[in-house]
Amino acid sequence: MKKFLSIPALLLMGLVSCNSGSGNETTTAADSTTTTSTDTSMTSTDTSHSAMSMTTTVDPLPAIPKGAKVFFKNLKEGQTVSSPVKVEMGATGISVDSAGAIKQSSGHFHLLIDAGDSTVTGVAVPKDSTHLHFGNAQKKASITLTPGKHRIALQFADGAHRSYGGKLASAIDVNVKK
Ligand SMILES: [Cu+2]
Repeated sequence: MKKFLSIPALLLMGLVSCNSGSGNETTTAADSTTTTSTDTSMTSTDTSHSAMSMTTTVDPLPAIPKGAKVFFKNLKEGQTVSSPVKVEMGATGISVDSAGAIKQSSGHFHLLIDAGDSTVTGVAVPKDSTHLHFGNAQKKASITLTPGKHRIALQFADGAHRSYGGKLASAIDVNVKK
């Protein structure tokens, strides 16, 4: 049996070598086919990636629980303060959580320093020197302000930093002593 098998096998090898020997064109064609299929697979990978990120983006902003609000616990409109200013952030009807997962009835605080009274609903709060994130569920902060009048706003946002808008924001003026 082994001998019978080995003969056709050798014949096949001979045929294969004949083919490859006679056809440079065949080899080239095979190569280009391979390249094309690689490109196709790369494209499909890219498509799945963008599909994934789209899914993440499309994840809806959680609804604001009825009656939920945020407020400055220790500061009131027009208050005179000294820098660094201690800020206590309060929330009722919604829980303060770490950034990351998007959960219902949950989010974290942001402070906007002279950067408007709120961030548009659904828009991610920018991350810069005038937009402070408290993504570790902090409820207290100490901020350094120059002397004079400043507008500070508390903005609540979901786990992906997307603003809950003006309904979960609160803004006040403070006067910082020299
Ligand atoms: Cu944030």
